[in-house]
Amino acid sequence: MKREYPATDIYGILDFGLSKGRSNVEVADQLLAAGVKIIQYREKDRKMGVMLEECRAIRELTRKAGACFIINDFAELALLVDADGVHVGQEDLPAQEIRKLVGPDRIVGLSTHSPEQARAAVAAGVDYIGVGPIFATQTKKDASAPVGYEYLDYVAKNINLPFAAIGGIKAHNIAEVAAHGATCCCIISAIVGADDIGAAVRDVRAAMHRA
Ligand code: 3NM
Repeated sequence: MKREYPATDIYGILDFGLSKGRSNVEVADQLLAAGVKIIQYREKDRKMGVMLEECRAIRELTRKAGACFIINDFAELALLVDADGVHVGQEDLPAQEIRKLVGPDRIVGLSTHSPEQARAAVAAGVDYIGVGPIFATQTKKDASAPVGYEYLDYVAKNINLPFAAIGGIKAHNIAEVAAHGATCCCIISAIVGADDIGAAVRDVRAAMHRA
């Protein structure tokens, strides 16, 4: 059965390095308690064994919560733990190749940074795209220059795929991002780096829906 990409407002992404010593499993648990319906596991250089163990635990938590679980880059991990999908960037394995690995029923997501990349994502048959970075971000080491609202506006008007705006989004700017057509925003540092993760989710949600 085709896994569903949820229609939701906040797309949570885990990042152990920003999580103030809390484990990814603990942060995932807090995100789910705050009602986040999609969580991505995104670690670039942790040991595979650690990632497998964490992803297994997060799969269990997300399943119990009825939430979607996406793994960044590692299709083999996604298959091993029965994650709902895989997210890749422009310089990772091509989305079409990931699709071959994970099959038609799992979700494949792709980060995009330009109209050309968005159109290519549609042609590649991905299920959703990331749109960013909207603002400057310290979280992604090799992030491209901020695309601002021009690219977001383009996607909102022209691309018939679910998308999530990403990059430097926080409570103080999320209303404007929403006003430019983003119904879902990915937020990393402003949520996983907060002292109170539940309160951070409530704050960004409230600000987003004031738009
Ligand atoms: N991808 P924060 S920006 C993981 O533009 C990631 O594709 C981006 O983190 C893209 O919310 C980004 O802390 C980092 O700025 C987002």
